[in-house]
Amino acid sequence: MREDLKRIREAAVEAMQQADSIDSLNELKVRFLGKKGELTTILKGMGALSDEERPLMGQMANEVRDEINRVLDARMEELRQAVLNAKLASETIDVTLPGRALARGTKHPLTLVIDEAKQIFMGLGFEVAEGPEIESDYYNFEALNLPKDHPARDMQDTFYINPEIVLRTQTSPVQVRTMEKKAGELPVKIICPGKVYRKDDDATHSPMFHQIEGLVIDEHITMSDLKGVLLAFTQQMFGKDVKIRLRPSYFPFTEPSTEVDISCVMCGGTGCRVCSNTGWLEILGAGMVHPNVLRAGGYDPEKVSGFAFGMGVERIAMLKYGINDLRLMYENDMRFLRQF
Ligand code: 2NM
Repeated sequence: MREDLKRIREAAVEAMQQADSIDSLNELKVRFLGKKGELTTILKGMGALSDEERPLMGQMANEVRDEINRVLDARMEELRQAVLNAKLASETIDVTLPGRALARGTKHPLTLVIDEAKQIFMGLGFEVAEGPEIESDYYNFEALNLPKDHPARDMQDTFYINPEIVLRTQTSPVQVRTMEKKAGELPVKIICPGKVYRKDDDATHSPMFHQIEGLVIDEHITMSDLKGVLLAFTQQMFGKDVKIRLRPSYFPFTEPSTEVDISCVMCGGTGCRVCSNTGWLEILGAGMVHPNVLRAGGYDPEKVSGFAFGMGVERIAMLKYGINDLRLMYENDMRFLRQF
């Protein structure tokens, strides 16, 4: 039995020192110290020993068990360290490696047109004004000379939040707000770019689109000021040879009102599919600000006058970049966006 204990101890120590993984070490622990292990088997046989031998063997068995545990713990710690070191080595990060360069994106054609329009109008002395997309009935309609029973309100297919609050159908409410803020100060020279909303949704109409409206108020402002500003704008936006043409029109917020055409940017005015062989493209609405609108903004129509205009950014972008389908603007297809 003494020989058995000695053999177990030597075999256990030898095997544990050879063990090369935590799993195999755990298996050895079961094999030597477990319930059905070799040491336990020996201890179970101690009942057969004499009264003198039994305590001696018991003490020796305890010493062997302690020895095995000591070696086991030491080897376990060695293996844990080895596992940790291997993990650290494999997960080393070279912090000096350069980062991966992000591909530079491109600006959306609508953003390009808005940016360019801002630059052009700032060059003409305009300021850029912004305001809320959720508007009161007052700023969106009433102040723009569209009283509640006005037939022109039917022209606007409006998204109502409630009977008093709408998604703005044009950016002119910003101009009324700006007039109020300026409190009679002159001149007013602003453009208002931004999103507008109308209940329209087909191949050529989006329920959300972009507008740039402009407003100039001062003493002695006339229709020729309007014409000069819009000619300067269209020639910078589309090319110095572009001509403009004004046709009579109607808007509730201007009187007189006009549609502004530019000579066709595709054919130069000789006639093509884009201009339906007319040589002209309609790109703007404009007019002299209605006295009621000036009054709503806090200006006296007896003392000052003004002109205003509005254009759809999508249409400008389509003409400028030769885009033939409005819906491309909203699909975020990289093959489309990358071209700008
Ligand atoms: C247009 C056409 C004509 C316009 C009017 C005003 C305001 F606020 F001054 F009354 N802002 N924009 C206007 C005039 C807009 O869009 C086709």
